[in-house]
Amino acid sequence: MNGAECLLRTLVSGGVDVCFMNPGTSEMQFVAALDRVGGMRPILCLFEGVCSGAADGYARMTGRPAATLLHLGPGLANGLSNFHNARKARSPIISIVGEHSTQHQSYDAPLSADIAAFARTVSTEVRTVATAHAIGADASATIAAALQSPGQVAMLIVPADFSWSEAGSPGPVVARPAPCVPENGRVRELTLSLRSGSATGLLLGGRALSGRGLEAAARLAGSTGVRVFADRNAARMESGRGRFQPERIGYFPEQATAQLSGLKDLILVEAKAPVSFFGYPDQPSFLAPEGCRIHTLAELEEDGTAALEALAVECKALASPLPEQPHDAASWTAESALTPDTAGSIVGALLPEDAIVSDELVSAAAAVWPYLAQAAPHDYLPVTGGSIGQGLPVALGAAVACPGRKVVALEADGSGMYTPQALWSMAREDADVTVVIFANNRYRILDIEMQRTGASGFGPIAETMIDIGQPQIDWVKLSESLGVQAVRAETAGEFESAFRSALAVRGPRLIEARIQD
Ligand SMILES: Cc1ncc(C[n+]2csc(CCOP(=O)(O)OP(=O)(O)O)c2C)c(N)n1
Repeated sequence: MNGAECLLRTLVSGGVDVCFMNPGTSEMQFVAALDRVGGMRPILCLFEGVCSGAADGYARMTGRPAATLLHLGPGLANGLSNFHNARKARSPIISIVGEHSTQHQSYDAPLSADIAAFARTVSTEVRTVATAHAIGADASATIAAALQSPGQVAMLIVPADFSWSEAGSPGPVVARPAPCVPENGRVRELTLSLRSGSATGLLLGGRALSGRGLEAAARLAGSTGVRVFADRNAARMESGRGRFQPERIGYFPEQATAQLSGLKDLILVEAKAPVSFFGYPDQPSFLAPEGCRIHTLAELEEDGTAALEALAVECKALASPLPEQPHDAASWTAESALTPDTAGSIVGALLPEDAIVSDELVSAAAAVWPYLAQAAPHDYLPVTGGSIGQGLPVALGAAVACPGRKVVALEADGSGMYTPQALWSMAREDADVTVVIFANNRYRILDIEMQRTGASGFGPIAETMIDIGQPQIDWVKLSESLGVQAVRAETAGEFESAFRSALAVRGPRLIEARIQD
């Protein structure tokens, strides 16, 4: 058995059976082994940022790692941006990167690069195979590293000669360690704090935003008055009507500090203490009020859901009614202009039950979010690391992970242009994704950010850095050229009917929603 086959057999027997890949010469042995080994679903992506983002979406929905297979340093470098987002999502991923054969490495050939240096920017688990016989054990160790709670991108660098040499047996199957449950002492201490009547907040992140975690948090809110917040950049959150809706901490520091003001205690559950996305003149980066005591109920790697349930038991927090969260729907007629508000209202009204929403709406997100909160119950996959270009790949990965569920990708046009190649893979895989491009022809968020950083506004040259409408991107042609049927919607009525039709069929569809904002 050669090294590539041994690697593949170790992955498949370890439960890693999907690989988002873009191979080259040094990975040809791995590609050849796909037919001999079986059990691995290889998915070709035409840009490595699609591979890494899709593996992130897959992990967020299954909790299991997919593999990525990338070509040498440059291939990995192309994938880094979405590995960065995956790292922030704490997604388990097995990233396999081909390297030149060992005898070739000293010559600084054209594709030579410091792969480990690239890898270390997104992963503390970087392993380079040292002999062909080590490949099985190294693959198992990489799986074990990815699965370590809370999940991480684990890198395996494989020199080409170890792929073609005799390698021995596949590595052992590794068991997934269960996340630790926080000790009772911590739960009891925080029970006392909650009972003391001090103004307290609970900040949920990670897996604590699952249905069970939210349910326990709702009971705590109902019986102790604790205010519950959600990390806005957590990997996944169960959302929609009938579910408890924590307050998402605002994007801008003044919104966030207003939300958190008055808190005397803040309890973290699989979350870090909140900080703002950017630093601004005269605005705090650290968002909790001065003097607010920060406690940890569950560390990032611990089981926050079990901890919340234990806290609810200790606080005798029994079932509590879900608070009503009315949001007035936008009123629109068929001829109304499409705005973030009208589009959001239509998406919220038509979203099918159990859908998965990948949200990379950037400036429109705040207008759309209240409609999603009232939509049919769904899983919500937000931006995690702020590196744009994640929305379409994450939607692809989520669709591969959950073939029976409709995925809706809500995508800003500027961000969508970072990884449009995801559409091609959606077409090839017949991924059940409805993509809605919010086409405002502008980097709109930068208008807002420009005002905030204290810069003196746009002159005509600066304006050309924000306007992406010249030339105008034709998303319908772009999408169809990549194999995904598409339509354009200019009014609310056109959008409603296009969205309804896209949802009614299985398979990928794209709507270019011409947004006026
Ligand atoms: C990799 C990366 N490059 C650049 C940026 C900076 N950036 C943030 S938002 C944005 C443009 C957003 O435009 P669009 O996606 O169309 O959303 P809109 O603001 O119009 O809602 C840019 C360039 C980033 N966050 N990540």
